[in-house]
Amino acid sequence: MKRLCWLLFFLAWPILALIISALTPALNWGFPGDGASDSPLGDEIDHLYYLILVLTVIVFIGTQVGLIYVLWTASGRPKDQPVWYSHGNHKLEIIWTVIPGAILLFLAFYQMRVWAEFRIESSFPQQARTNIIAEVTARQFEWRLRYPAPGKKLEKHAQPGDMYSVNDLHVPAGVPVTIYLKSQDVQHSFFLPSLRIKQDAVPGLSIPVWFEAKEPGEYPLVCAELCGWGHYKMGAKLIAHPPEEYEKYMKQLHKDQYDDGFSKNR
Ligand SMILES: [Cu+2]
Repeated sequence: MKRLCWLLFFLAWPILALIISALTPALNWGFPGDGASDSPLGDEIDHLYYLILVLTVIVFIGTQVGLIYVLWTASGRPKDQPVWYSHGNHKLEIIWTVIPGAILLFLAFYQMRVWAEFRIESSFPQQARTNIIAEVTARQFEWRLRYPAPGKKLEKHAQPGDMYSVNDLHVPAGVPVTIYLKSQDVQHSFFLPSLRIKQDAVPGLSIPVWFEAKEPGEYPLVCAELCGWGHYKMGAKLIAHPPEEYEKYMKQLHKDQYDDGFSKNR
């Protein structure tokens, strides 16, 4: 009876973990929104996440079953017999080193393409590399945006005709775009949860970040690095427009900023 109680005690935790995992989608504890990502790169990142999740669940169940088997058989040994000591098993140790090693190597190579596409500028999609739409400067406690004048390219340094805005980042939907991310003071993190994009803004660096919003809409843009007392204020929006509306918005912004000699949106 005592043995059964302990068995149930040890079994309860992995079973509870599996029940919670199974309930996760229903309780909406998974990815934001309906669980699907809003960007093509996000889909690939989700695929990697779920692949790793499946592998870890298999390993988790395997190790728990092994643990329970050992506990059950060892606790059932007659008490009047001499204790038996194990000095390890070479064959088993090789097996349980080689298999996880092989899995880790597989994951390391398998994710390389997505990692490169996400982080390494020369591996960005061609369209993203030419579509540099804004410079985003994080500062305590807002996102400062600099867009090039309509029809112009974004230059490294501010140009006459550049347009300025705060917090809400406007982009065309359905097209890969790149922003240059900077920080004016401390470290911040540019986070688009529903697009699965996250990049630290590091003082002194100008970091290219590309993404593509699949559909027009508004997506949360938040700072994911505790950057001071007003960190919470850095909740903004990524506004993805249909391409023609995006052009219209940019023209309007230019008109607002320059036609009457001063910037209303600055
Ligand atoms: Cu911040």
